[in-house]
Amino acid sequence: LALGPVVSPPHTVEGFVKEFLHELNYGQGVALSRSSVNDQYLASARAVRSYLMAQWLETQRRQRETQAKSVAYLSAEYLLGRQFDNALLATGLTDTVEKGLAACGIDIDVVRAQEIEPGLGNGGLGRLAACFVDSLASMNVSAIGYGIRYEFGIFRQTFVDGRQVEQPDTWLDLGSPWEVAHPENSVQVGFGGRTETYTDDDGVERTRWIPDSNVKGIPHNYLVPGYQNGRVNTLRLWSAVATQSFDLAIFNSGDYTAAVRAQTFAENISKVLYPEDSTPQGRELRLQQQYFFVACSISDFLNYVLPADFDITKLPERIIFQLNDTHPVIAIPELMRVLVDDRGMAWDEAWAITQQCFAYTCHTLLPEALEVWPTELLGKLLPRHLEIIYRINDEFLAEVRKTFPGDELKARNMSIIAEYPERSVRMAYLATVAGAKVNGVAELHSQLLRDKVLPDFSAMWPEKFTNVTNGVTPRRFIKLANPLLSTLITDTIGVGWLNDLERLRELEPYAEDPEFRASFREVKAANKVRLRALLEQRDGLVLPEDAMLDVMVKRLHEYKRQLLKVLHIVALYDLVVSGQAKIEDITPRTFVFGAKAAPGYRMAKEIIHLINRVAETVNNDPRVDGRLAVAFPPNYNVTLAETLIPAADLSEQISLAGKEASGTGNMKFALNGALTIGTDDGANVEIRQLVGDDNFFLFGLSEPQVEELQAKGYRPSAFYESNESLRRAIDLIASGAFTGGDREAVGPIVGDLLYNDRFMVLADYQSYIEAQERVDERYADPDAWSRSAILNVARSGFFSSDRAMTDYMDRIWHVSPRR
Ligand code: 26W
Repeated sequence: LALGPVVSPPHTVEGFVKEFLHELNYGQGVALSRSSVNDQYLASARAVRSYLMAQWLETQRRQRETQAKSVAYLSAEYLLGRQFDNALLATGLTDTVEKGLAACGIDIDVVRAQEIEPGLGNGGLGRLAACFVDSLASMNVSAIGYGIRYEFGIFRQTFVDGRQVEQPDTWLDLGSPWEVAHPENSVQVGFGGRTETYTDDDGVERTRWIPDSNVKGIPHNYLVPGYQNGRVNTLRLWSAVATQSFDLAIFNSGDYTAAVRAQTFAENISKVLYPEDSTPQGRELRLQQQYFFVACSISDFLNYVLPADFDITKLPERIIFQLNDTHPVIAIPELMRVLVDDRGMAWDEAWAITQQCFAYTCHTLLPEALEVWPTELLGKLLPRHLEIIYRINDEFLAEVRKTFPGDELKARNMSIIAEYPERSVRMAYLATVAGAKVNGVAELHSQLLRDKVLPDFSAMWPEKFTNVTNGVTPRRFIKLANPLLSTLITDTIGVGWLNDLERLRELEPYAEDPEFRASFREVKAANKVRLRALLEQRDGLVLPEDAMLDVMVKRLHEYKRQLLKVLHIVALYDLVVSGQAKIEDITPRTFVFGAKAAPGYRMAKEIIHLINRVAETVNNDPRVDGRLAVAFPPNYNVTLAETLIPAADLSEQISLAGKEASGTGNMKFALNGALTIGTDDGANVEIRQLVGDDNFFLFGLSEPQVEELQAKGYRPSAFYESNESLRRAIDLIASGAFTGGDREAVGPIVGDLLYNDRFMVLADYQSYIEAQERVDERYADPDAWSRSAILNVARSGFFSSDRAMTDYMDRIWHVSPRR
């Protein structure tokens, strides 16, 4: 018997069909003639996965051989989107599989549609992590992603009477063909208990942690294929199960039923993704999730990924752990604990190593989004980690006092431990103290991070701070999402742009070419047809034909200002119904919203309700005659984004300046030829600089102007009183015109706008309306619009996540792609 290397099945239609039938018959245990769509999907997916396996094994073999420095991306969220087409693209099997399935009498589109996307993230941060692992593999970088395999991902959103109702996301119910579980490589993680000191055999005083319970982490490997480059990296997601001895005390007492109950307690840890994406709830279970996955990941890396004889003092030469926001920051004291308590390393040496092994990315500017953990909770759950944090803080504060002698206020402000309103650990400070680098996610955000969020730290360690502007993967968000545009691009500039996105610049001259413009418009029109079909079939929504498609998709949050968009729609509606404007003079527009609200975020849910009510009223008013329409398909997710974004004409990026860290949807729209109407916020700033002022509709206060207005005292009612159009729009909402006469239903929103308006919707209203008028003017000239849209595509290559990875490699990780 010749035992050679693992080889892939042949890349032929016959090769695929054989593999597919094998999976169907022997994996699913059904005959083709009796197979369900789900059987066919699972078998196709497993067959496609087979093609990646040999490359995955080879990638690992090479890594063991070279022992090159790797990146471990630690993220509590990965918003992956569907895997099937991405795997086909990476392997170059799209046509082969389509033909193979057709030969079996199966329509590949039906199979595709069967996949439920793994929604293991909330929004921007989770989707960014998914783009980053894609780019790392596609750029041939040795990297591993670590996270949590939530049994329930982000909730499925439904609307009942226009109000959001959440349903559990049962994505695992029909099987998960993309993962490979390895129970034999499980890791045990402790919780609770106490610490004790003892003297070791060499007479040295040491500390050990004696947990009072433990859970087992089971790794599930997801294959992360590079784009047609032979590399397949790993995304390792952990699920929690009880150990035999979950709670030692209960087991010893012989209380069998209590012991079984404890099992469910352990398994709760990876049960559900927390759907809050800005205000941490400070829940014990969330801290358990965070510690669980980083403890599993560090143990996995040190004990399974590294060779058994690895010299642990060389750890920084072999790994950098990138912390995706503060969620995994408990990894810092965990590595210290492992090095000092388990491996017997001296504190100072362990600290020097730890400081080189972590870097921290901040994704927010909202103070309420910065995680803090009460020391009481942390000490109860992780007593040893709290001790370690205290010692890190003591030594850090000694350094602060040396740097700023006599400035006790400085020490208090910079302390990792906050004393008010309750004693707690500031996770961002811990990450900044321990991390080799701290980065923001767009130029403006990184600047504000230095100046406003962590000013004392950036004064103390200016070289620690850097920027890496976010990016998105062009494989998913151009090639897969917009095949027609991709073909047009390739026909125009040739192949190779998909992993060298700056090459889109070569399209610039074609902005002046009437023929190219016409083709470009045809692509957009075809994408709109595709979207209409999807929304009709998915949600029973029938969109008007031939209207400007004006899209705002992102989480629902007051700072993102969906309400500003609503006011614009209401103002246009008012113009029509009050007779101030003739309907023929209004540019036909279809407004599309997509947004989930955190289930406990009252105001966000009220705004969703208002949007649905406005939609109902506008869509059914005969005076509007379908020239204005509002669509709010429920359950916006990655899959819907892939059809929606390529169809959009106008991208709404209208957060209050200084509040959106970066935004990444903004990049996806620009790359797909939508024009942006936006504030000077997050990465909008860089988009505008690159595409040019002429091709971007800027409006609103700048961040310094926001500060200034705040400082001199912001009175929203002053804007209401002095602006007629604004007043009429708010009055119309307040009158109950959209809520069947119910004024109470809109009370909280109207009251907040007039008397609080934390995000200055009213202050930016006039400027927004004027910018929208400029949008209409441009849109009236199809050639001028197409020219701008083409230039948006041509000049947005910078926003590839491949470029972001290059920046991380150069500025933070100090690793390079393999040859
Ligand atoms: C509940 C605690 C919590 C707090 C913040 C959970 C999740 C968050 C995330 C940081 C929210 C998030 O997704 N932030 C977004 O990150 C994107 C990627 O960098 C940016 O583009 C967005 O501007 C930022 O809002």
